Amino acid sequence: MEQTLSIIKPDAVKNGFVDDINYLISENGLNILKSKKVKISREIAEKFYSEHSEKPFFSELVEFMTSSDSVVQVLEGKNAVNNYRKLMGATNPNDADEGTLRAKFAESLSKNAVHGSDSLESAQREINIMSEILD
Ligand code: 3AN
Repeated sequence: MEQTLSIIKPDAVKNGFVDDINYLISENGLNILKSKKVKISREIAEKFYSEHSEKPFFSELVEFMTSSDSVVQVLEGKNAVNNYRKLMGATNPNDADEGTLRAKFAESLSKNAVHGSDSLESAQREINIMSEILD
């Protein structure tokens, strides 16, 4: 069994999509082990997205992720990391396949509804960063 870190981002929370997203997560064979609705702090957001710290969109990303409540979750299942990435769809919702979470629920490239770890290594790192919120 693998675990992966999911964030339902502020746009999707504000738009009332949490239950719809969690229904599709469960239907896809992923078990929601932990779930917490929280306004992510700047400190955690900067640490979480540190790999993007030199990118031009970094400050916009941190501002958005700390702007209002998110739902931070640990998902568990067979091939959880890749299973959830597939369910999420491409980063840019315009490129996301039909039926994926981003095609259904994302507003734009930056307000793209969900986050999911991109590897087992990232999942471990991200679950560690979020452990103070989740435990
Ligand atoms: P993913 O979330 O699909 O793994 P990453 O890791 O490349 O994508 O990007 C992290 C987050 O940064 C994305 N979810 C998106 O919200 C934001 N982002 C990525 N590229 C851009 C961009 N060119 N302009 C604005 N925001 C971006």
